Amino acid sequence: MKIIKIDDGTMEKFLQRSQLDSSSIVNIVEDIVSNVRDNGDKALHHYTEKFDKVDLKDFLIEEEDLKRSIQKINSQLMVSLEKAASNIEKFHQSQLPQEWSLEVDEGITAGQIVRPLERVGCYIPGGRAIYPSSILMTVIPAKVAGVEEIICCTPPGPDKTVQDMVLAAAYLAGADKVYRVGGAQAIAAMAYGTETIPAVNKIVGPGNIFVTAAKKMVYGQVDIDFPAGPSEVLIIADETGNPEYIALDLLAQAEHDPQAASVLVTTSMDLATAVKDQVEEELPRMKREEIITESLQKNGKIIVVNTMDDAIRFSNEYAPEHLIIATREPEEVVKDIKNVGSIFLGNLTPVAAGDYGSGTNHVLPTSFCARMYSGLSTESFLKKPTVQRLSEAGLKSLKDVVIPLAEYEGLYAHAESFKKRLDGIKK
Ligand code: HSO
Ligand code: ZN
Repeated sequence: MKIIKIDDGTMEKFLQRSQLDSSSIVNIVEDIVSNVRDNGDKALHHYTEKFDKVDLKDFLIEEEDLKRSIQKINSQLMVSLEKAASNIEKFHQSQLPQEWSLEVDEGITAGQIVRPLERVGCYIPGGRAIYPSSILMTVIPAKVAGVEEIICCTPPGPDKTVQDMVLAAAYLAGADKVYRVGGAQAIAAMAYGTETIPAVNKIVGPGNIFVTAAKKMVYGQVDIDFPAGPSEVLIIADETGNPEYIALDLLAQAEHDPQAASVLVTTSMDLATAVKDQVEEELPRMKREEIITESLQKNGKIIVVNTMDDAIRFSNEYAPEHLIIATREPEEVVKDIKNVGSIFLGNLTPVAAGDYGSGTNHVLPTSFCARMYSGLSTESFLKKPTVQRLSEAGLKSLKDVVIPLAEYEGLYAHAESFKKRLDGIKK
């Protein structure tokens, strides 16, 4: 990894990370989406044969098979899944917003109620990124929010099946149905509905560029979480940072994907050098050495800045998905953090804690998206309709607001709807 010393405040050029350019695949994805919208299951069969190379009779995984998967997986893994699920559930319960109402002015009561989306779809990638943990992270918050029907789509493997760990996680989290359909075709199916797969209100979960492009295309027909890109970590550290831990956090992020990004920003040149040495020492024994090497070459950096303020400014511009703060007083640093997906405080809190089981969600905004999005949460599956009621006093106190403004806008029936009621209460 390169050590870069920034003295003059020009951070701009170090903010970049791999951007997934979907321009070359947009036409392909458009064809898939419209074909599935127009031809339903027939198109799904066609693409499943073409891309997954399997010919399926049906897409739905029977409930019996979901149940059976629980018995088939390793018992330690089951214990781990259960503990993770319980922490995730606890955390997301606390995210449930309260309903409220207040008297805005005399006789005008207004408030907010909370209602779940009725049906949501969780996308579960296949291939290199099969993460049962992501199933817990998407299905459990929806369940906690009270979503009536939660469906999952995931590509079938070459033997037409889906891994038992995936099914067990889906069953444990409370998914209602799992379908063996992947890629852009799964997104289109959940957006428009087919003979087999019902249309949902929102699609969430990570996916490759085809899936992400399809999600962007169907946005409006359904809601989506946010466009997901390669995973990333930024670590802010001072001289109290532990180089061995930091090196492993950088390596851990890099092992996700050759496009993943691992960045350390530190005020200490000694720490920078120690982390660099440590990464180089550890790398050869890593199981995913090739992926890590490519990722670190493309998007790995160790940046040395003069002050903690510079480090914070860099982080706010970078808007990382994950931010580790390994400084003497990490809580002090948090006060100035503006753009981030999830924060990990102190030397003893690796990103892996949030990836699997501290309870926070790991479906988080990447590639600058933390400037405008939060990660997945219970609220991602809720709507907050507003409610109001006027008394006679309220009607009177609002009349000089509503009637003049409505008439100015040329909306006389609006004004009338008020006047009629005022006349009614006079009688
Ligand atoms: N770091 C990934 C999530 C994950 N890590 C799943 C391990 N498994 C994106 O936040
Ligand atoms: Zn991870």
